[in-house]
Amino acid sequence: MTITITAFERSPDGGKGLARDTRVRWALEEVGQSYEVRLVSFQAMKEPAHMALHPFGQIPTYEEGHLALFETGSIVFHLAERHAGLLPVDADARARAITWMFAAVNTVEPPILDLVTVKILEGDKPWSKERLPLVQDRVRGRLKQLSVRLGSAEWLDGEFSAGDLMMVSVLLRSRPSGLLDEYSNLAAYVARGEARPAYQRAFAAQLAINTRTPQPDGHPR
Ligand SMILES: N[C@@H](CCC(=O)N[C@@H](CS)C(=O)NCC(=O)O)C(=O)O
Repeated sequence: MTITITAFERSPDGGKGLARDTRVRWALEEVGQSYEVRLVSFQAMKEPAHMALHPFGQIPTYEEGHLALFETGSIVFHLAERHAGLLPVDADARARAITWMFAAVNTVEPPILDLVTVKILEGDKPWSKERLPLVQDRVRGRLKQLSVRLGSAEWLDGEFSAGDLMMVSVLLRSRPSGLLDEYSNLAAYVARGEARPAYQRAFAAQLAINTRTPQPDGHPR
C-alpha cells in the first residue's frame, strides 16, 4: 500500500533536517518502507484539505490506504509496531523503548522548543533577552539528566530503537544553540544516530527538496 507523508514545500531551516518530516522519513527508512511525499506550502497547511488530515494545520502527516495519522510520535510508533527493526520483541524492553519515545516528545522536546521560540519567534520582544538564560538553563537541566542516564551507553536501552530515533531527532533541534555540545556523550549519541544509513537517506531526501532552485513561478523544482 502506498505511504504518503507531507513535508514543507520549503523548510524554514533550509534543509538542516530539523523539520519533523525527517524523523518520519528516518523511521520509514529504518523499516525499509518506500514512501511518497506531498509538499505543502504554509498557506496550504491551513486550508481545509490539509486541516482534515492534521487538525492543527502542521506537517508531517501520514497516509496509508484509509489510515491517516498526524503527530510524529504516533506515526513512528505505528511504523515500529507494524514492521520489525524499531522495537524489541521482549515485552518489557518494548515497553521501555516506548517510554523513551514519550520521554523524547513529552519531557525533552518542550524546553528545546521553548528555546527555539524565545530565539526566533519572540526575539524582537523587549523581555526576550531576559528570558533567554532562564530557558537555556531549563534545556541544560534536561540535557544533564539525560546525559547522566545515557552515561557511556551506545543507545538509551540496549539496541537502537524507536526511542533513540525520537530522542536523537529531538536533541538535534538543540544543536544550533550550542547547548548539545556541552554534553559530549549526548553529542556523540546524536552523531551515532546521524551515522545510521537510514538517517543519511532520510536527511538526503529532505535536503534535495529544500535546496531546489526556485523557478520563475516562485515554486521550487
Ligand atoms: N507535535 C507535532 C508537532 C508538529 C509541528 O510542529 N510541525 C511543524 C513543522 S516541524 C509545523 O508544521 N509548523 C508550522 C505551523 O505550526 O504552522 C509532531 O510531532 O508532529
